[in-house]
Amino acid sequence: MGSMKEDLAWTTEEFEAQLRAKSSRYHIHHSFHLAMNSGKLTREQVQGWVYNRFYYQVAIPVKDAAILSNCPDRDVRREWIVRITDHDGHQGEEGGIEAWLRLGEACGLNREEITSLRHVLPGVRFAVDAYVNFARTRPWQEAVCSSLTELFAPEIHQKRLDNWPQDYPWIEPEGYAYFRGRLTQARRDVEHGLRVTKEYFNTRALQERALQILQFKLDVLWCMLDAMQINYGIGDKPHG
Ligand code: AHQ
Repeated sequence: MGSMKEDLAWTTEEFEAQLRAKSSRYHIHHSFHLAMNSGKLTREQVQGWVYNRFYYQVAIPVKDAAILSNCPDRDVRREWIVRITDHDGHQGEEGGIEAWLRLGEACGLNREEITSLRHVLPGVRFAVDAYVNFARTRPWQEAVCSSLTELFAPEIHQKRLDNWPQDYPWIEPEGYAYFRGRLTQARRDVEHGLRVTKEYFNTRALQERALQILQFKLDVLWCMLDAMQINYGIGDKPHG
């Protein structure tokens, strides 16, 4: 029996292509998002989405702080830390969490109702908590890799900016600031995330592990929308 030939590592170009091929599993293809981006959601369904996604938004800086706490590399931390202030804000810049609350107000929601988290569905809570716990307990490079769903994020933010104004005219346009901000932030995040991922996942076995990690995070996002669709439905309830 010859020794098991370890598969050769993919080139970095092939590895990146394999990561990007996961776009087919991105939650932009989930039936709830398909309905959202074709104007089919009712006001209550959009509001339910805003309520529940707030739990994801406030988890992001906690997740990124977990990565920093596990990362001994000063240069990586210097770059990664911007993700926390992107959401928490800093002097003179309110940040993404505040922008999400403005989105909520633009959708006719009350800030305290959103921040109370009382509308967060079990499936959303468990999926988000799984993501934060992953970042707390896995090697920091694995948590970096899991953020690469943002390879596909600019498109989904752009779709909202393109479609919502005419699909959901009842939403005040000031609410769209969050999506606009992510167009640049997601692209900058991904550039860093890809650099770390290509350097660390450098054998075929590790590269396959990276794909598994990305699938885990794709499942986190997918599961959140499953819970929302089950609870809020899609479109007007069939009459009668
Ligand atoms: O608004 C989003 C955001 O700030 C982040 C951070 C990043 C991460 O660290 O995992 N992922 C992410 C995402 C945001 N918005 C989602 C959306 O559909 O609006 C997409 C999501 C992602 O692609 O991971």
